[in-house]
Amino acid sequence: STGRAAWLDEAKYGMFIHWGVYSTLENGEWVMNRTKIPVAEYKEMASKFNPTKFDAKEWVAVAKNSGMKYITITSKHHDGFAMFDSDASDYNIVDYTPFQRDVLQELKEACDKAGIKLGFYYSQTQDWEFPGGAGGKWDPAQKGDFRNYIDTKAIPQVKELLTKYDPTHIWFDTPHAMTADLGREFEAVVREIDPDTIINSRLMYHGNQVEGLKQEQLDELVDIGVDFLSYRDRTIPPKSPWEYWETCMTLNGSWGYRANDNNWKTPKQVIMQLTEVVSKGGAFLLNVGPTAEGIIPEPAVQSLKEAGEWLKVNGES
Ligand code: FUL
Repeated sequence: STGRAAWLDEAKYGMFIHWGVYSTLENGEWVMNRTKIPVAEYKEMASKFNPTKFDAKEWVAVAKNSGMKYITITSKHHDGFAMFDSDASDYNIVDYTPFQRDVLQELKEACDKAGIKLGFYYSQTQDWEFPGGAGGKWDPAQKGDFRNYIDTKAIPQVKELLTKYDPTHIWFDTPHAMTADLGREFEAVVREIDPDTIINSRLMYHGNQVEGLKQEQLDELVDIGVDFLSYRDRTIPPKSPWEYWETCMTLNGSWGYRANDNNWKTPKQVIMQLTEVVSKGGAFLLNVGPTAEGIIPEPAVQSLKEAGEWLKVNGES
């Protein structure tokens, strides 16, 4: 791992936010794929996305009051819809919806004011909207050239994220069809614009591959410029060969909002997991899935808040 990620070690606790058009269907972020929704039909739903109750300041306050030091939000998940004003694709929250507000810009301003770091989840290869994006295989509209998708959507959007919002990190995910060369290309794009922005191992490896990586694969990750390991979804690894690592966890059982998932972790469970991760030297990225209106579910807010009270008394800062 590289020294660039030292802040993550200090931060220790962050808020993951899975939010997008999928939140409308209240059935998780994979709903388009799982139920094979045709691209045109999903886009029709996107064109009505209107989260009028979204308040960046409120979300940032929830994170801050919970003792979290950074936020990682889905700038584009596998469904291909961008939650920011993108020139590379008009399939985004500003150009494609009645809402027309740039939620990443609003979050950026609120985070800067509150002293919270902001970074972006970006699904670099899976894209179920753009022809040629990986993972879309149920609608002929998804057929196309992968390299063309990388050149006309993925790389330009990563550039936009870096230049417009100055993120502290880019959180890549589900590296279908990634090669070391393509990894190096993404790394160069990030580094040329901002040498300090850190990137995770999911640029190259799925979370479930990380525990089994061989020394030469770890060396290659260093060589590519990956800064921290992100472990398998919802697991706390026994130990890590790298100084900088993070594990991501759901607060119920879902990433994207799911109406019938009320299996919320108690504040005690949150604290137990957080302290285990931190005592092993990692960072804990805990997820909330806001509704299509833009509300973080109340039980999530409550649990985080109570865990935050404990942290205020017993935590480092
Ligand atoms: C996974 C994704 O496929 C899920 O949708 C979610 O974003 C999780 C954090 O990572 O690999």
